[in-house]
Amino acid sequence: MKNSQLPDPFEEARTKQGVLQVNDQDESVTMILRLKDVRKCAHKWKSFSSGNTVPGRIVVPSEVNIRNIRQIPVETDPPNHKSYRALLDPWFKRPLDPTFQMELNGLIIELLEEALEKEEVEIVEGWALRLQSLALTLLLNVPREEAQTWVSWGTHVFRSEDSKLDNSKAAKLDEYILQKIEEARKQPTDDLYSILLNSTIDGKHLSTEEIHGIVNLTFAGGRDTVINAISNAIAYFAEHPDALEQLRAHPEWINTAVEELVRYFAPLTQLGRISVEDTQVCEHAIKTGERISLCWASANRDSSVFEQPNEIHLDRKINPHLSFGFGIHQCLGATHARQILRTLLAALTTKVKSIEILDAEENIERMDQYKRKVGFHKLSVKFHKI
Ligand code: EMZ
Repeated sequence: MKNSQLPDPFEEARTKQGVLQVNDQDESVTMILRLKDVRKCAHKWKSFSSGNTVPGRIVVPSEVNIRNIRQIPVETDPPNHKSYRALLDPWFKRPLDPTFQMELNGLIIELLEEALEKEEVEIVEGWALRLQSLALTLLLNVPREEAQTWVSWGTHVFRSEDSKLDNSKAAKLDEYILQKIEEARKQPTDDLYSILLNSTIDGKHLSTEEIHGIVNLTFAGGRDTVINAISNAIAYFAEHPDALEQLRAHPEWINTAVEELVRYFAPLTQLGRISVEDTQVCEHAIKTGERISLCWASANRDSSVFEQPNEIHLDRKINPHLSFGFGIHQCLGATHARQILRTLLAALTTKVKSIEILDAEENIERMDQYKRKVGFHKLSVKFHKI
């Protein structure tokens, strides 16, 4: 199997039953696997709530044991959710500004040129983690030096080599965020913390806890997901030199290429909801208080929606993938993630002739009932210049 291939572990269950029952830390979760059903459940936020539970529970695997802070807005329901999004959306859409794009491009070109001079570059911890962290300094509008601290946390803010859910890492992130909020309170700048401290919803200032929840999500949600997307994209172009050539010949494909890669990689496998009523999905009974999961990764390979779902077509025209979720909770960081990937692809086509994989170690996500390759723990490559 090619390194860049991400097999679909859900095909059989999706076709046969449409759901998969998994065990997450002694709690049963019904994963919804077909695109249509995933969309329907995401749309029905009144029946399938994101806020009507303890912090961390809608994530699969559940993070209730490692954090008390509610990630905002993803762990809230309307009407609060609507107010949070109205406040946050403009800030998180800044990657559409030409100046922001120029800075992001400068950063990516700098990292790529540095990599082109090396005999061997480790992509995951060594390169993508830096790229993600540096790009995040632009999104938060904080000094570039902050990225060094974030790089030291590794590729996931809650996971470490020894533990899928690492308490001490989660605590370190909380401590860091609270300190930054206090610094901004004492000496406001034009970073996200200061902007949030200055913001009001219905005439009321945001609490420290709310700001903490927003920033926690910003650090956690866009980290391993973006790092996996970058690493997988590099592995893909390494193993498909023809695809890199095609993209070079068709720069107008960059947008469809990003959507297609993101569909295929589905960096976040799933996200849960809590049923607030006794109901049914796919003729499968769900009781009040039970957890379902919306499996983006499975929906993206649904052959009733996508032709040749297991193939990457960089110019795929109809691509209603769910990698950034669906409905009111559509990923807040999607604009930034897309801009990072578009800029990266454009930079690869102008600077890189080919990429050679020297060493790779898969990153497999495991639950009792399935395992899914999500990317790499390690990916060493040599970039060849044009
Ligand atoms: C959560 C999730 C994204 C979670 C939109 O939710 O990403 C996961 O990697 C994090 O661990 O906390 O943010």
